Amino acid sequence: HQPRHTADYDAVVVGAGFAGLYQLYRLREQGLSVRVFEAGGGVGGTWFWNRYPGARCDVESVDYQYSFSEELRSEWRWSERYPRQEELLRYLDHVADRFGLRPHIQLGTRVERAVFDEESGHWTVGTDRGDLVRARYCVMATGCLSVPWMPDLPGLEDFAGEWHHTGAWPAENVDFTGKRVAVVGTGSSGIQVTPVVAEQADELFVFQRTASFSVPAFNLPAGEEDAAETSAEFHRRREFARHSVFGLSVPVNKQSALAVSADERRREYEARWRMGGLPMYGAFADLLIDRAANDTAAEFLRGKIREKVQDPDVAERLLPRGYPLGGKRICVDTGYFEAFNRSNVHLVDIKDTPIDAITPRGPLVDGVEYPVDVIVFATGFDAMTGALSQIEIRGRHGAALSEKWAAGPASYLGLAVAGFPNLFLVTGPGSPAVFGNVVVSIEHAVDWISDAVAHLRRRNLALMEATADAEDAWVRHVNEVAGFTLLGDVDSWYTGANVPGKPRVILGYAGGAGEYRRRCDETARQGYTGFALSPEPPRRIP
Ligand code: NA7
Repeated sequence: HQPRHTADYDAVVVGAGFAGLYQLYRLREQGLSVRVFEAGGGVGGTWFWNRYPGARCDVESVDYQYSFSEELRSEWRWSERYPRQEELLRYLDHVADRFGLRPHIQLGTRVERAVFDEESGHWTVGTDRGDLVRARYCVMATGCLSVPWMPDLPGLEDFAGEWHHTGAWPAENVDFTGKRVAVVGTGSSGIQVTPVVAEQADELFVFQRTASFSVPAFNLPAGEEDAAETSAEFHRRREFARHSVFGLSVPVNKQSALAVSADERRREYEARWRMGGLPMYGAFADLLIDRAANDTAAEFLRGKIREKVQDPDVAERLLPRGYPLGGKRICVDTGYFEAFNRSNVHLVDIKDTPIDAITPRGPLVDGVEYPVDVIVFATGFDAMTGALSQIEIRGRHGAALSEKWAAGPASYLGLAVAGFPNLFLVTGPGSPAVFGNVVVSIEHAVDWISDAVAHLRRRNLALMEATADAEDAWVRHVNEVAGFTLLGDVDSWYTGANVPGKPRVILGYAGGAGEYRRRCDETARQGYTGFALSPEPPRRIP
């Protein structure tokens, strides 16, 4: 590719999902020239690509929206308690129009490299469309769950039917009517797609390696009278989430699960169950810290599966075991376990006997072939670092981020990386975004980055760079905190264990959303401690 043109901007933002759109808005507000590059054919990021049947957010719509504009909030009406993918995408499209963001966004363009030029102090960003642009600031709003992970299955290329990954679902409708279908993977995506496909398909085979903990959503149409729709209630919930442990708007019980009687425990779990979804995390204070406490909640949820699934053998196989509740993000389902009561739905255990290959007819497991017309891979994502590792990012002395991160990602506060001045990560590894409501984390990160940029400009500072010491200390702290929880040891995308060869380290900050916010804001208040701010202006762009 010959570069198509060269242009200069104050900032380049990579990605136009929840994070990129808001980052663009905040930088434009400061009067900066900004170019956003987005690989998708539309804005929306995760909510653009995950358009599989049944795709829905596991956080309630009232909480899963921006808070920066009261007008936006009051104009927009959510139709359901838990928003569907289509509705979230409509919302983000509306945001792009409402705030005049589109002229600054170049769609269908994948950033391939971002290189820091030490002479001029600028980033040079190159795309697969031949763009080559320079900018003072480069913000990676590339998403935590944006790179689908596909297992390497021999024979897939010769499969005669069609196959799709939930995280890169085609725009056109996939019709399952009258078909034999395989779903591979039983995390959040597999659990959402299964009941929908079950209703359409002739036969559905669900290939399960690890059974999941799931709490029903109890989804409902949003009522006009919803208290959560009022401004005061919305802000109360948001403020609570910002400073809470889980980053969610639900109250957390301060008691230990082991400090109360079995009856009281059961009452609390029942109450949480009836709230639906993620509030289960807050049933007791020590669920993610103490395995014995965790076991009580895990057993409660296993009991619910036994109640729901009619065939005791199938129920037994659907019981999550061998890892703590919350070690993988709790799933929020609508009729997942009930789907196994249908005569056309079959559970295929692949824990001890993995899928050996895909024959032209379908998955082959332990010598048995499962002929199908469609395979749905709900096999997850190369989370947190996947999107960054697909871009050639070079900082000082031409050093590559991928090399620096070969043994696991290192960042300061999940926002910046030593050796990569003026590069900012929105909810990067080392931030707590993935443990709660990512929108709340995104707003915080974008506000923090935007304030940092404003600080630099006000003081005529050229560069901002995390110091190696601050970064080391943060990485140590992230690991130390994970060590106090049950999250660090589980095979999941939280630890990179779902992608073979990926370094196994905790990718998120488990110290709590509120504590994280306090630390970030304290850093900023003290003039950006842990960052080197360099005053000498770099040579002007010629
Ligand atoms: P997840 O939660 O990573 O789930 C992926 C599922 O796919 C999980 O059940 C995996 O089993 C399974 N998987 C992965 N590779 C294979 C192979 N090779 N064979 C069989 N099964 C496999 O991804 P989701 O998309 O469901 O959800 C991601 C997040 O999005 C979720 O946490 C919410 O925050 C929203 P495993 O558990 O690894 O044994």
